[in-house]
Amino acid sequence: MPGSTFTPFEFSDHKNEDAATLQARFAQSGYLFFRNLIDRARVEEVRDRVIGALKAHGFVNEEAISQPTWSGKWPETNELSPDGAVTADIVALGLLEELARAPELMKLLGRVLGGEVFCWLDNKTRIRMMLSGKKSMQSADGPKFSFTTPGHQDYYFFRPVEFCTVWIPLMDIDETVGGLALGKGSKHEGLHEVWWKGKDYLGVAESPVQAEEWRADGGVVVAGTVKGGNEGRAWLRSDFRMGDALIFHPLMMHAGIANDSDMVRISADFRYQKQGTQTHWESHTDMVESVRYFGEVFRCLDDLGVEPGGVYERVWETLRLEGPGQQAHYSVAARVEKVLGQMAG
Ligand SMILES: O=C(O)CCC(=O)C(=O)O
Repeated sequence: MPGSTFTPFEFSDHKNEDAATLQARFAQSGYLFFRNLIDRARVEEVRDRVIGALKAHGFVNEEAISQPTWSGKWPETNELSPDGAVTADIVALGLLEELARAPELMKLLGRVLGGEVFCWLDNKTRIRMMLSGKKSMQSADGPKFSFTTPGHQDYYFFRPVEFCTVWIPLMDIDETVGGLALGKGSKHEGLHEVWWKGKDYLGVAESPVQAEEWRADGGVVVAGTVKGGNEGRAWLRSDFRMGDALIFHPLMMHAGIANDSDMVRISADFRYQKQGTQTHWESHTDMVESVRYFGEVFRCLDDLGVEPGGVYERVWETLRLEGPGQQAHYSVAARVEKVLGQMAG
């Protein structure tokens, strides 16, 4: 990704193309990019209210009106994470939920997915507020994510569920603000190796060399079989405008592009699937609850003195996929111990 040149997305036409055409393109290319799909005024309202929340917490300059100009403040704790104060204020406004269910979007998704659509309940929290620079953000006790999302396939997080991601810019985004890039043709490659190092989510390596460096540094592959990382990959990207929507298949490789501007990059990334098909526990769980559960899994591993570098990451992965559902019968600690025992035996 660093130094990559980008090929623009191919446009799809929500007004003139029929369901069969859109479905065939989605199956082949793994994505559909629409300009002016969502009512721009609806997106502008979300943008303005998000700017208001960022301003109230000191991340955006006081005088900023319709541009989220970054104040230079770094989050003290988890402020910008899904379980943080800024996100909580935005969720309370109910605007993301409304945007995720915008009739023009739901109608189109019905055509793309070929039936009634289930809009994931955690969409109300799915906002990204990306600062420029190289620091990471961490939820209270849980996983640590970079402000520049590394290459990954969403399928890893929610496998084996068939769903789609819809990435929506909440501001106009040019190359300096970055945005999102998709790996051309990656839908057909299978699941790539996914790396963690303790609580640090590393994603998919940029190259075999980086994978070896990660391994030497204690990184661990927790899922995926395709090797080689993203070396030589052709990336797709266009400037984004408010009203655009990028719909992509969960096996599409995608990555955030570094934000080199003086603005906070704001976007939403919603998830949808065909009603009645197998889903994932996170789709109907409040993200604050999910993050609390993740934190507890890490805490149990730490309390048991398990060191990162192998078993730690694999137990984390097992419990992350299982979710908190069995908590009524077994404590998280008991489940961590059980999985540890299974791995030892
Ligand atoms: O907006 C970003 O930087 C990342 C979004 C993303 O990777 C996702 O929605 O899965």
